[in-house]
Amino acid sequence: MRYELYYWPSIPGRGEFVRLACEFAHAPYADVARLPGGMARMQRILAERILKEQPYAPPFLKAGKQWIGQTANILLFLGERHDIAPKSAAGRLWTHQLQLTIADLVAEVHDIHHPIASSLYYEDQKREARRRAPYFVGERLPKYLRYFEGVLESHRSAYLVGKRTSYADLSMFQVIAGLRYAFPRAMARFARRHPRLDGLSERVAALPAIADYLRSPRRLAFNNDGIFRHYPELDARPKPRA
Ligand SMILES: N[C@@H](CCC(=O)N[C@@H](CS)C(=O)NCC(=O)O)C(=O)O
Repeated sequence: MRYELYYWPSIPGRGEFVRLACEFAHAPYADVARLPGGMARMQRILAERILKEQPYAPPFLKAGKQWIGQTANILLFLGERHDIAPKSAAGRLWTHQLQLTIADLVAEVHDIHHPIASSLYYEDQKREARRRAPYFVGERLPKYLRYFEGVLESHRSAYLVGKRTSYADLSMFQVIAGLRYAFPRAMARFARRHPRLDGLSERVAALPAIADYLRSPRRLAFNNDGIFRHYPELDARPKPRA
């Protein structure tokens, strides 16, 4: 079966977590909005609410007759179908929990450059973004990274889940790449401080299916329309604690 992925065509964004899972699993998929007429098709689905299980926002996936929305939910589905998550219920929940925590982090990254409203341009909320960024860089980012490094440490494993690659590892790789793009200054000492996460990221990048994908035109580069954006003024010094 060939999946249909619906996501904005010019940014990696949240769609990339789904792309990475499909690529790793060798699951055929069409990146619909990047095909001729595909963007109009996606927008029509969103605007006209023609589906019974209507997704709220991209990404969403069509699998046969089934439509699935929410990134973590799509990955839960793909994980089970393509053996990129454990088979046990407990293992699947744990993988899903990690993915939801990644989703929280991704939402916070987005809200740095859009602290007031997604509908406003960055330039219209730059002052608030500059105020918010040092708290993210100084407080939230280290807390998330320490958390994920701690997961690897306490599991005594190179993988977030069990002893082999799951979609959580693929997503973690993408988050680390995005953070490095957006916050090169804040991430400068990342590898030294988080050797296990750094190792995970290198290992995922070297997986043959992922390495092939990263070299292919299917892989979209990070850019300042996406979630991970590089604004030097937001790659700020952490706010000194009072
Ligand atoms: N929780 C959802 C968030 C989906 C989401 O925010 N999608 C963005 C693009 S990355 C969007 O198109 N949002 C439009 C909107 O929220 O109105 C997920 O993880 O899939």
